[in-house]
Order: sequence, then structure tokens, then C-alpha cells
Amino acid sequence: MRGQAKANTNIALIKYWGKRQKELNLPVTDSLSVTLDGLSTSVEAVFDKAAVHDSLRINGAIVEGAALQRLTQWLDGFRQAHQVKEFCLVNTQSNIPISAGLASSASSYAAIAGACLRAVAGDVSSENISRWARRGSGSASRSVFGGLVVWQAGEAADGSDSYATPLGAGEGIVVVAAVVSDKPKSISSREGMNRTVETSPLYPGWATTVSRDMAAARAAIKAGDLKLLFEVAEHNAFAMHATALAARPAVRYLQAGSFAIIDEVKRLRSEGALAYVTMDAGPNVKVLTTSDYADVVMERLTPISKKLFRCGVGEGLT
Ligand code: 2P0
Repeated sequence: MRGQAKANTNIALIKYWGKRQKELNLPVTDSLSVTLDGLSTSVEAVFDKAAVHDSLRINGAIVEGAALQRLTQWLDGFRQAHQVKEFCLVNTQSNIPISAGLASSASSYAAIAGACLRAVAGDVSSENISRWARRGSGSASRSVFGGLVVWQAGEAADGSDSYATPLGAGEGIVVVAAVVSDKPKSISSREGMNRTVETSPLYPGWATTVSRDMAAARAAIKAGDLKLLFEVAEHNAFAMHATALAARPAVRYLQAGSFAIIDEVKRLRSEGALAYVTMDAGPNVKVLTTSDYADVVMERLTPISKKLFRCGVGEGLT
């Protein structure tokens, strides 16, 4: 039994930061993302009668340890739900630069879920692929779709209503990722969000902020107002980092170099450019802009960035 799938990565405009249930990656709040063009992971999954254990190959190299353990745990749940006994050989090929601060787990688990469901001839609706992708990595639920995507938190204890749906084409959006540091981050997003939920006194305010921001973002998308959408996204990113900073010990991702980029984007804006920032669980800054301003953003950030990546809006799972 063999299946294949390919998925692009995504960047959250309204962040997923905190789980109500860890095992199934059920989030506290909804989140909103844009799928990026050209930064993808292709996966082939083979459920093999001859295999004596699960195996994971990433860009040609056999991977063991924590990544394999996480995959095996996911596969155990998948096998149980689909009455499959065979172990699985998962072969992933990704072109996402490790240094760019662009999560590869989002595209990986979206493609793994797609490849495995196709292999076992399961329910291959996008909604169901999104549910299984979520169990691998929360943000992966959104990479099943292209354009602008909402992952609805849902309420059910089994996660049946926690999956993503598309919200619009996101036409004209360009994301410029500015690399500040290519060192591995000190706190994983998984650990960072769990510590924030457990210890940050600001966490209840985070949930309130997200529901307001989601409503504002939906209205901006409906009106085709990218400026308003980016402004809400920037606010939401700062709110996420502020909530994480108040955890004990502090969950701090932004560095001096991050603020240099943030300041330059603010300056560009005061000169009339449409450019806002968003930051995830690391020091790198992603600039939300449009094709009209992407060149000037690239030009102005080149001297203060280690590297820049420019992406348009990507399609969903293929
Ligand atoms: C997001 N992040 O919405 C947020 C914003 C990072 C900051 O989703 O534990 O790798 O696998 O569900 O999806 C990164 O967290 O976490 C993330 P798990 P995931 O994109």
C-alpha cells in the first residue's frame, strides 16, 4: 500500500499558541494562515508487510530519535483508526531552508497525512486529511489548503470538529522572510506554547485577543483590505510574543536583530509602503507585503538580514 502527497508550508497571520489537549493537538483558539508558494515537502508512504518497524527518511537520510518517535506515535493512532497492521516507510523530500524560520513540520505532516490516507484508501477528503495532519503538528492542518486558511479550534473531545477550511485566495500577498539567526531555537514551539498556557498570567487575555483578531481579519478579508489584514496580523504576533514573555521562565524568541528588522519595516511604512511584520517561535521576521512593495522591502532589509526569502501565495495539497 503506497501513497504520495505534496504540501506547501504556511505562515500564521493569527497565531495558534496553546493547546486544550496535547495528544490530539487540539488548540485553545482558531488560527488563520497564508499558504506559501514553493516551500514544500513531498512524501511517499509505504505500508510494507516485510517491514519490522516504522522508518523515516528525510532528504535521503535515515532519521531516528525524537522525530521517528513522534512519527511512530502518529502512525500508531493512524493504524488503529484504519485497521492497518503493517509498519510504514515514510520518505520525505523538502526544499524548505532550515535556517529560514519557516516551519517544515506544517508541510511535512500535511503531506504525511495525505500520503498515508491515499495509501490505505481512507477518507481522502481535504477535511479529513486536515484532521490527521493536525494530529501530527497543529499548524499542518492549515497546509492542506491553499491561499488564506482558517483552522477552527472546535469543541469536540475527539477533535472531529478541529480542522482547517479555506477562506479566500489571498491574492497579491507576498511574504518576505528575513533571517536573523540560523542557530537552532532554544525553546521548541511545542514546549514554548505549553509553558505559556501553564504559567503566563496573560494567557486568558490571549484567547480574548484571538477571537477579536479573527473577527477583524475575517472582515478585512471579506472587504479585500490587505492593509487592515496585515495590521491585525502584526498586532496578533506582538500579542503572542508578549503572552509568551510573561511565562515563567520567560519564553523569549525575539532578538536584537529581530527588532532591527521590525524598526526598518516601520520606517518603510512611514514612507508609504504596505509592509507589516509577523514573528513565530524564533527570531526571524516575516514581512507581510504585496508585489508592489516586495522589491523595496528586499532592498531595505538586505543589509540587516543574514538572508531573505520571498514567497507568493501557494496552493493546497497535491
Ligand atoms: C502557528 N506556531 O500558528 C504558530 C505560531 C508557531 C508560532 O504552529 O505542537 O509545530 O506540532 O502542534 O504546529 C508551531 O507549532 O506545534 C506553530 P505542534 P506546531 O503557526
